[in-house]
Amino acid sequence: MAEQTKRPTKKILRALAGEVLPTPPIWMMRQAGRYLPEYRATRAEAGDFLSLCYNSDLAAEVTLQPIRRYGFDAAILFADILLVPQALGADLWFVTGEGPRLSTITSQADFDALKPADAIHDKLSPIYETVRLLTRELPPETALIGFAGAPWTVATYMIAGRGTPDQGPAHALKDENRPLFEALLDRITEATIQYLSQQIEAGAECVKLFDSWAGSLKGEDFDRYATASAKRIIAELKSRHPGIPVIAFPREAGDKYIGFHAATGADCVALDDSVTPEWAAANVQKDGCVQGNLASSHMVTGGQNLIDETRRIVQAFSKGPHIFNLGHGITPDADPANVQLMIDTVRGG
Ligand code: 1CP
Repeated sequence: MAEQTKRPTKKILRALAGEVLPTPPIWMMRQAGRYLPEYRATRAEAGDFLSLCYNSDLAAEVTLQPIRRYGFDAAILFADILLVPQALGADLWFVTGEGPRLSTITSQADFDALKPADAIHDKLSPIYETVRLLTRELPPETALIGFAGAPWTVATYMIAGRGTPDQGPAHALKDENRPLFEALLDRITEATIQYLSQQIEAGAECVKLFDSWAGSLKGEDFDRYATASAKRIIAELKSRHPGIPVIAFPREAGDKYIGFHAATGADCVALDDSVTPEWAAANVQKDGCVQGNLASSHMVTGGQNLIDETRRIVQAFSKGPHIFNLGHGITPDADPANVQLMIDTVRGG
């Protein structure tokens, strides 16, 4: 009996525990976002993106919008990976049509001006409140996913002060001043452990680590800065919160996806769409649950191609634990009707 009460009932948590389900559970990266008219309306009410992130009532509202519209199996907390640098003391603002801007960390003096990891909670407490609100408002069958950026990806923004196509400034600091680069990664790692731990305390049932720029780390750099930092964060979270499932997303890791479950302790490895589902089923899913990996362009184009690719992915991953998702976030030009078509295809065959 005791065993039975411990077994999860929500579909995503069952897949994360290794169960093979007749129909994969489904959610979508950036499911709360600009492709939805109701999101755009709430964002306008909040004023700007950061005000929306820090307004717990409105952030909970936009988290719930795609659940109401589509009945996804999981909700993902509405926040951003760049709130951690801001809580560490970096300036952060968003330029309309361009993206995020931050004050840069390129010298020892810049680094010395950052706050210690345990000083982040004052700034981030509204995020924990959003999680608490969601645990009360979500339907009982819907799981709540918390998240943070992985240290390397967050560092790329802190060093460059913006998104960069090749993460050049972060690679340059790594090569020119490795002790400073590693000190920054350490600080982000400590803050990330504390941030995710507080999200779990507040009610997140699973957490995801987004390493969106992992693919630009090659060879030993990938092992040291993508794999080892994920391993450290996951080990610490699991020691503080036994049984908490973790999804790792080392985007565009390619061959480095192989063995990533074992190397990091992640319960699930999320796949981008640069790998085929057949390859990933044979080489990655053999080690545990995988998530992915429909190209988000199908949410713009729709039609028979969307149906065929969705069926192909469901079929390829049908012999092991799988969570259906896109290979990256849905884009603002996506058609909400195509999201429904994807869900109907996954659930209806
Ligand atoms: O104008 C707007 O409304 C802002 C667009 C937007 C949104 C909806 C940004 C700015 N962030 C978010 C929310 C967000 N970001 C979520 C919420 C939950 C959900 O998925 O619905 C999550 C998980 C993120 C994560 C995130 N932010 C990542 C990792 C995932 C990924 O997409 O690779 C990254 C790299 C960011 C940084 C960021 N925030 C926003 C933008 C436009 C970017 C990318 C900047 C760049 O590199 O150009």
